[in-house]
Amino acid sequence: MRNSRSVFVLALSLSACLVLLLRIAPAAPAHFWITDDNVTPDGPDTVTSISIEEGQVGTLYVWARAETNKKLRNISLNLVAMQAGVDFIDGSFTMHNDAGGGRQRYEYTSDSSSSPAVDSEESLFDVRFNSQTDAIEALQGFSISAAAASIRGVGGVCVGAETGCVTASDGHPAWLIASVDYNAVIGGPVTDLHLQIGDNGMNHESLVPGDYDYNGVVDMDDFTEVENSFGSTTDLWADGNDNGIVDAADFTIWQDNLGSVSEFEVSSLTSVVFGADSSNDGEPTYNAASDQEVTLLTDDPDATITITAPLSALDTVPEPSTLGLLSVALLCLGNLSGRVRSSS
Ligand SMILES: [Ca+2]
Ligand SMILES: [Ca+2]
Ligand SMILES: [Ca+2]
Ligand SMILES: [Ca+2]
Repeated sequence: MRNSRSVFVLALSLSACLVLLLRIAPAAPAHFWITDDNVTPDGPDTVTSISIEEGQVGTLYVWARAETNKKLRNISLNLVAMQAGVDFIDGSFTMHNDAGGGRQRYEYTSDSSSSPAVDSEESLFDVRFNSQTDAIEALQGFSISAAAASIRGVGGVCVGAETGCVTASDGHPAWLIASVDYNAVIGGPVTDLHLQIGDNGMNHESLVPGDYDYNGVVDMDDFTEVENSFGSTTDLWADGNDNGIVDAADFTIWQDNLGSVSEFEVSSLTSVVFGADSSNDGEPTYNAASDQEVTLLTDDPDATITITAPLSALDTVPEPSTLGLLSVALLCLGNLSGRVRSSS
């Protein structure tokens, strides 16, 4: 009897511990990853290996996924090359800010189009001839006004026809946040690329159900959003229950949450993982306040770029069939010129 009672007590305490663990289990970190695909990317857990010919220009795309039920309001990123194989091309750095439907993701961006423009650390000359490794510091998207309406942020779910938000190959949403062109400089070597947290950190903000204009408070403006798009299957910013139409259920969500306010989180509460764990030793988690401008030990490259030698004309030996065609052409040309000469 005593035994069965102790088993019961043990089971009870174990389940209580489990509930506690579930409650205190941290949310999945935000995830950033690099691909050469700007349409249907792999998810963050797929290793990115790119092959490019020396002398060609390639484009890298940075994708982001925020913590569940939150948006990334501020993003500050560095991109560093570990070997002198790529030169990031000044003028090509873009933080994608258009969310569609007249909405922006951030209030401000820092990239090639801002003033002053974000420039890379090294020129093509220094990468090619002085073996310098290139880097871009502080590609940023940020919002200062606490209650800026129509500043959408990055995260939660893809809303309707939101620009630059797609379902990645792992079935979860992904936001295309930045793109960078690069010169493939040196034939042969492999260049590893790493994303880092920039020196302005990152901030999440909780998403409040019913906050259809994304300004952090559920108020009458959000009711107006429902009213103006009621019945629409294309203007879906007020589709709170994500069923593909703005309907009465979305009104109810607004009503139930009227007055709710989002929570803005300091950088130290944001955890970030960069890319895939290609060596199966666990990908490190960065703290957005204390791990800025560093690549942590055991962090696998977020993209590996293999630069192949270019096909030089001197190396190209004509194949026998090409030689045959060439002889026929020369013969015809000889006959033709003979005829022209004899007729004149
Ligand atoms: Ca450069
Ligand atoms: Ca609102
Ligand atoms: Ca709906
Ligand atoms: Ca990584």
